[in-house]
Amino acid sequence: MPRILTVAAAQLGPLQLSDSREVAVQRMLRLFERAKQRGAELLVFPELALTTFFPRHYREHLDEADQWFETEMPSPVTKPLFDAAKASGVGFTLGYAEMALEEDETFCLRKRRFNTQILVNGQGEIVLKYRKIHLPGHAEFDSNRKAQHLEKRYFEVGNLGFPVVRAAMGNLSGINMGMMICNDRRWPEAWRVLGLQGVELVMLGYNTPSANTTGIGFEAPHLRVQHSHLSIQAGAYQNATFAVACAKAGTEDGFEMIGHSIIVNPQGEILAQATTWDDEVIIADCNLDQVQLGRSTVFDFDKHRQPWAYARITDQVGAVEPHVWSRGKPYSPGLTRDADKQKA
Ligand code: ING
Repeated sequence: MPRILTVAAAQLGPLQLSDSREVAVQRMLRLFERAKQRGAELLVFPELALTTFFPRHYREHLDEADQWFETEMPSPVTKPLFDAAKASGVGFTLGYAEMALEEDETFCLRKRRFNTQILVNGQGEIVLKYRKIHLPGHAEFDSNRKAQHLEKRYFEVGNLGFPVVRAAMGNLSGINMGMMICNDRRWPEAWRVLGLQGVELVMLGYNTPSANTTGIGFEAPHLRVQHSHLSIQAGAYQNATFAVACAKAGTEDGFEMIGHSIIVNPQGEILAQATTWDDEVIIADCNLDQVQLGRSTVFDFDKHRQPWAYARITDQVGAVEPHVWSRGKPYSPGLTRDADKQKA
């Protein structure tokens, strides 16, 4: 019996600065109902799905941004989503700004702010939490930019790693599920850490400006969707996993974000794609047995990977200058597998 899970993405159109959480939740419940009617067993919502993409708005004092954070989950305003899951047996992921009173690495108990995503099962239970690790943008107001992108101001780097959990969903007794958020999808390391835990379904939300707002260089607008799809299709293919990527899209207070949410199979093929930049449900039957081909051949990690050659990936943060060749002999860095053997 094939392990088929019907997965949907509930893409959201814009949420204006003036839109309340109640407005967002009402729109999400309508998408939830439509997805359920179409047979969805799991529904992925976007990053920061309860509010406008507030990192585009500079606030001098962090407390002024508290209005955009959730201090409890579920809360009275988000509880209807959990009730919808319980009533229908349909699970969902939700991206939101999390305010947690938590000890930091110095055991100091304080308010901590994360860009968070949770996975909730068909019984309304929170199965997994992920906090965004790759925070793009900047921490201080940047007058050179066409739009601010202050995720480094409002959020800490996520402290939960990239976990994968095996849990029941829909009619299946166990699926290996993992999550990432927005910018994470551009980093192959994120996908590979999930892949090394046997992930079968990666779920991510995103809020991606439709144009380069850095004020640096030229990036043709059509590349925005292309780079997003390239990252997700590559990540899914190279880790033999399904992926669902869900946008918050459209123009928020004059700032446009891409839609084109997609569902991708372990061969990197797009199974479903949104074609609007508004509220839209896309859906696909994911036969999870399809992960077997990749992970038993090309991406059989245990058979083919050579970690001794990858040390730079965890030893270094930034790139270093390469060796400059000098005439006389081929460059040989001296890093060989034998060196690894001597160590062992
Ligand atoms: N947004 C964007 C993203 O990674 C970005 C920021 C866009 C970075 C394009 C680089 C290039 O999709 C968030 N929220 O991470």
